[in-house]
Amino acid sequence: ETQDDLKLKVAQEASKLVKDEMVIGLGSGSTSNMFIKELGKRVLEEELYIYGVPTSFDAKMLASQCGIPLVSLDQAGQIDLAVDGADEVEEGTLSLIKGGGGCHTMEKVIDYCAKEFVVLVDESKVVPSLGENTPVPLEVLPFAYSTVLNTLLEMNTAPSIRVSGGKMGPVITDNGNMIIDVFTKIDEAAVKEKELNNIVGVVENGIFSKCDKVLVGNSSKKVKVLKK
Ligand code: DER
Repeated sequence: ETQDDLKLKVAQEASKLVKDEMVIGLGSGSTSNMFIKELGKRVLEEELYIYGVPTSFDAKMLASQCGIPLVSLDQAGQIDLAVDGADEVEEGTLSLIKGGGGCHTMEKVIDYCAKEFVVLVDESKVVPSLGENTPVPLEVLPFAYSTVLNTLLEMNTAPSIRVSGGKMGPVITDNGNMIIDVFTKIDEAAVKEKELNNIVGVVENGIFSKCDKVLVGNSSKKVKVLKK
């Protein structure tokens, strides 16, 4: 099976968690996009009665194309279930690195305020310890990027400004900010998450130290469920 087959498996499994009247946080990334498409099919075929709160412009565009009614976070009130992807999941602690798609700031707001936050990954994302091979993205205020860069250099985190593939210059996020990727040792995810957000000029980082459940797509028939 390809990696996409495994992603589709968990996306289909996650769509079964959605019930009528729920408000759903719609994550960003290729796996979340498969989930959004599955949900769109259920809205169309079963007239599932839900509202979606998108975590990025990309998720918003896809969800509206799929016919999922959308609301803003302040209209939504309580989010019943947030479904999102991840770049890495640490075995045991279920701490995450997210932000490979540059959307971690709005994702974290929605994922963290949801009653339940479920993460969808294929088995290649599950690692024994977080951050060994995957950088942590930091969303940074553009006017502060030089001072943040200096701080990160002093911290020996090998910082690099994320450049766009589609235009000259840095990636600019849905919130109008820049992204600097860093490598850093993560002993305690919750501690490192706070430390990185304490750097003046950093808006949000891609360490997510809390999620409720992880659905892991693997080559066996059943989707593996990881819980703390
Ligand atoms: O950018 C993000 O946080 C995405 O959720 C990312 O972590 C997972 O994207 P993928 O499903 O395309 O691997």
